[in-house]
This record gives sequence, C-alpha cells and structure tokens, in this order.
Amino acid sequence: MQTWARYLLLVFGMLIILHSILRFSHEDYNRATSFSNLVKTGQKHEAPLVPDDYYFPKDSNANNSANASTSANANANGNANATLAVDRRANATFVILARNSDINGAVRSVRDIEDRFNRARGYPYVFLNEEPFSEEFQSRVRVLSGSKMEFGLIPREHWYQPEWIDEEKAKKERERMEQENIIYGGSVSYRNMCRFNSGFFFKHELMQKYRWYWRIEPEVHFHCDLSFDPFLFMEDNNKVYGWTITMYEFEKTIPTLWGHVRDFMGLHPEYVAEDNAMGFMSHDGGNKYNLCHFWSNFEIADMHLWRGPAYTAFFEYLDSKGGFYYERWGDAPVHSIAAAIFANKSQLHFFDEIGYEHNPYTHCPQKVETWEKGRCSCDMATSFDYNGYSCMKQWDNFIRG
Ligand SMILES: Nc1nc2c(ncn2[C@@H]2O[C@H](COP(=O)(O)OP(=O)(O)OP(=O)(O)O)[C@@H](O)[C@H]2O)c(=O)[nH]1
Ligand SMILES: *[C@@H]1O[C@H](CO)[C@@H](O)[C@H](O)[C@H]1NC(C)=O
Ligand SMILES: *[C@@H]1O[C@H](CO)[C@@H](O)[C@H](O)[C@H]1NC(C)=O
Ligand SMILES: *[C@@H]1O[C@H](CO)[C@@H](O)[C@H](O)[C@H]1NC(C)=O
Ligand SMILES: *[C@@H]1O[C@H](CO)[C@@H](O)[C@H](O)[C@H]1NC(C)=O
Ligand SMILES: *[C@@H]1O[C@H](CO)[C@@H](O)[C@H](O)[C@H]1NC(C)=O
Ligand SMILES: [Mg+2]
Repeated sequence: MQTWARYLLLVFGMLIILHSILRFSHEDYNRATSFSNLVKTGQKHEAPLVPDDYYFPKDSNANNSANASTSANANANGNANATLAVDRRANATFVILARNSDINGAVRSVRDIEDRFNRARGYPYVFLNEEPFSEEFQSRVRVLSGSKMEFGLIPREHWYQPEWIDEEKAKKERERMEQENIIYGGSVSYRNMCRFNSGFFFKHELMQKYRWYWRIEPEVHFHCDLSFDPFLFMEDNNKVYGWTITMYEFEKTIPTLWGHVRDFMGLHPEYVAEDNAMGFMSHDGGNKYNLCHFWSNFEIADMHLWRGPAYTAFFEYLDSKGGFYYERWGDAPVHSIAAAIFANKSQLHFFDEIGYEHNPYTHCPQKVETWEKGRCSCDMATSFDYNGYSCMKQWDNFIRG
C-alpha cells in the first residue's frame, strides 16, 4: 500500500473511533448525527397543505391583478377549480407597525411581499406608528406598490403606559430585568409595543373596515412565491389564526402570566372552546405552561377573534394585572394562548408553504414539491422547524393526538 493511502486509512480510522466515543459520551452529539436525523430533511411533519384548488393559474403572478383574473378564467393552470380563489378577494389588509427610523427595513419587507404575493392580489396596507409618519417614509413605501396604503397615528391611550401603573415598581422591575440580561428587559417602548400589539392594533380606526390581517414587520423576508391566497383559504376553512414559526418563550418575561390565564379560565369557562389547543401548551391539563407559543411577528388572523367577547375580557383581565409593565409580557404568548383556548384546534393553521424569515430564524417549506412550486430562496436544511428551540415537535405530537 502507498504511504499516503496508509495515512488516509489511519486518519479515517481515528475519525470513526472519535465518533464512537462522542456518540456514547455526548447525548446531543449523538442526536445531531444519528442517521435518521441526517436523512430526515424533507419529510418531517405531516402538516396539511393548502389544496391545489387555491392555487392561481400559473401565469397570474406575472400579470397585474386585472389581467390576472382574465387569464384565470381561461384556467391556464388546468386546475379543476382555480376559480375558487382567483376572482375573490378577502376583507383583508396587511398591517405594519413601524417607526420612521424603520424605513429601510419596511421597504425591504414590502418589496418582498409584493414580489412574492401581493402584486397579483392588490391587498391594501395599513402602517401604524405612535408618531406621525414622515413624508419620506410614506413616499418610499408608496412607490413600491399600486395597492392602497394608509398611514395611521396611534392614539396616545393605545400606546403609552397607563397612569394607574405604579411607575416606581415598574422601574424597579425594569432595572432588575436589565441586570439579569433579559432581552428588552429595560425598555419601556418595547413594552408599549407588546401591549399595543396584544390589545389595540385591531381597534385602530384604519383597521375597522377589515376583518382579516397579515402582520408584517420591517426587515423580514418572504422566501417563496405564494400562488394562493391564505386569507381565502382560512376563511373558507373556518381558520382563525395562521402561523409559520413556533418556539419557547423566555420564562423570565412572563413569570405570572400563566397563573392569570388559569384564573381567567376559572372565572369564564364559557369562553373556553370545546376542542381547544390547550394540549399544545400544557402537558398536564393546563397546570403548567410549557412556554410554547407562535412567533407573532408573522400572523395571518381573523380580527373577529380579538374583537369578540372572549378576547376582550381576556385582554382587559390581563392588562389589569399590570404584567405588560411589571413583567415584560409579549404579544406572542398573549395572542397564542388566547388562540389556543378560545378557538378550536382545527382553527389554528400552520402554513408550511410560506417561506418566512425574521432574523435569526427562518421557516422553509419541508416538502420538496412545495419548495419547488414556490421557487423558494431558503435552504430547507436550515429551517427552524426542528431546531431544539422550536415547538414544532410539540405541535406535531399534539395534532397527531
Ligand atoms: N412605531 C413604533 N414601532 C415599534 C416600536 N418598537 C417596535 N416597533 C415595531 O414593532 C414590531 C416589533 O418590534 P421589534 O423591535 O422588531 O421586536 P422583536 O421582533 O421582538 O425583536 P427583534 O428581534 O429586535 O426584531 C416591529 O414592527 C417594529 O417596527 C416603537 O417604539 N414604535
Ligand atoms: C393588461 O395588460 C395589458 C398589456 O400588458 C395592459 O396594456 C393593460 O393596461 C392591462 N390591463 C389592466 C386593466 O391593467
Ligand atoms: C398576461 O395576461 C394575459 C391575459 O390578459 C395573457 O394572455 C398573458 O399570457 C399574460 N402574460 C404573462 C407574461 O403571463
Ligand atoms: C368549484 O368550487 C365551488 C365552490 O366550492 C363549487 O361550488 C364548484 O362546484 C366547484 N367546481 C368544480 C368544477 O369543481
Ligand atoms: C369587513 O369586515 C369589517 C369588520 O368585520 C366589517 O365592518 C366590514 O363591513 C367588512 N367589509 C365587507 C366589504 O364585507
Ligand atoms: C368548536 O367545535 C365545537 C364542536 O365541533 C363547536 O360546537 C364550537 O362552536 C366550535 N367553536 C368555535 C369557536 O368554532
Ligand atoms: Mg422584529
């Protein structure tokens, strides 16, 4: 044998020995490299996909909406029932909360959603801010789309810390959380934002004329062509809350939240849906919260859910406890827990088709056909779904029953 070949063999042998040692001594290493994990990419969850009926004819994205519906009638795609979605439009809007300083990120997000979806659909936008949007902000996003765009000022009482919050106590808690390095622990404006997104955005006058919304943040990315209308799919199928990423919440931001949720459910059993999704968030019948929630920087949802009596009472109850300021409750756990208890589990929908990125995480479709159909720019292998910090496993188990 050649000398180099012998060396190669030796190195290879040592690698195998090292691998075996690591396998037995490090559980994580074993999990990350086991054969089943390495080949599993592509066929993990069995999430139901949006039926072909909802896909537009193939060329509809290349045209503006008026022409698109003309070609749709010709049924260019050969879909048996493409008309299910093409000529209809939902009572829906995009909603983007942003500061004037978020302008570049807002432009990128609108550019993405226009290219991947809305150029062919023409849904309107509502931008919200606690300060007036600058002329520059307005003109730089307006230029991106022919869709209607409205720019709203948030009423003071929907945004700022209420008078009845004990500022001395709130300040002490902020300082403590900052010392503990809790993300945004010292920020008042972040708390205003979380409370606004939890209880007020759907009350804004510009939002009143709509039933459905798609929440978009500055600096997010849409990685796949969306050749179906998620609003219509949700409306037709009695869905109320759509999401793409689910993960664990930092417990230190919500120490007392779950206790208040339990108390509320005790006070108002009439609001709790029969076939709810409590089992996704608690493995002991609701006693302990497993911290799973939907990442609410992406949401497609029915505002009837937030405007109805159950959520209205729920938000008022939580708000009265002061936890948006004394702790740092996020709109993500508040919305998620509410959707899980006030809606039936079949009304919560995971959109595998929607490639979505909000730094640092990306959801990329997990089926090759979906990824190809969407001409996705994301890497399936780095999708967040089965990251150790994701709650997708809990969702799968819950849905499987
Ligand atoms: N008008 C306004 N919008 C805000 C303010 N703070 C946050 N936002 C918006 O609220 C949304 C969430 O804020 P982010 O700072 O992105 O919070 P996050 O997504 O939890 O954290 P990041 O990881 O930093 O993105 C985004 O749409 C922001 O543009 C604020 O003080 N005023
Ligand atoms: C449809 O497309 C044609 C040619 O691309 C264009 O001239 C026309 O204005 C479009 N129709 C509408 C209603 O936008
Ligand atoms: C645009 O729509 C017209 C029908 O109005 C269709 O004939 C044409 O092929 C479409 N263009 C593209 C690029 O798909
Ligand atoms: C298309 O869908 C509509 C609405 O569900 C239904 O009434 C119609 O029969 C369907 N048409 C075909 C050809 O399947
Ligand atoms: C859209 O929904 C809103 C809120 O439910 C409602 O007030 C409005 O009348 C609806 N518009 C249409 C055209 O159905
Ligand atoms: C949930 O499902 C039950 C039984 O199917 C039904 O009675 C109830 O109205 C549903 N609740 C909602 C909010 O749709
Ligand atoms: Mg963000």
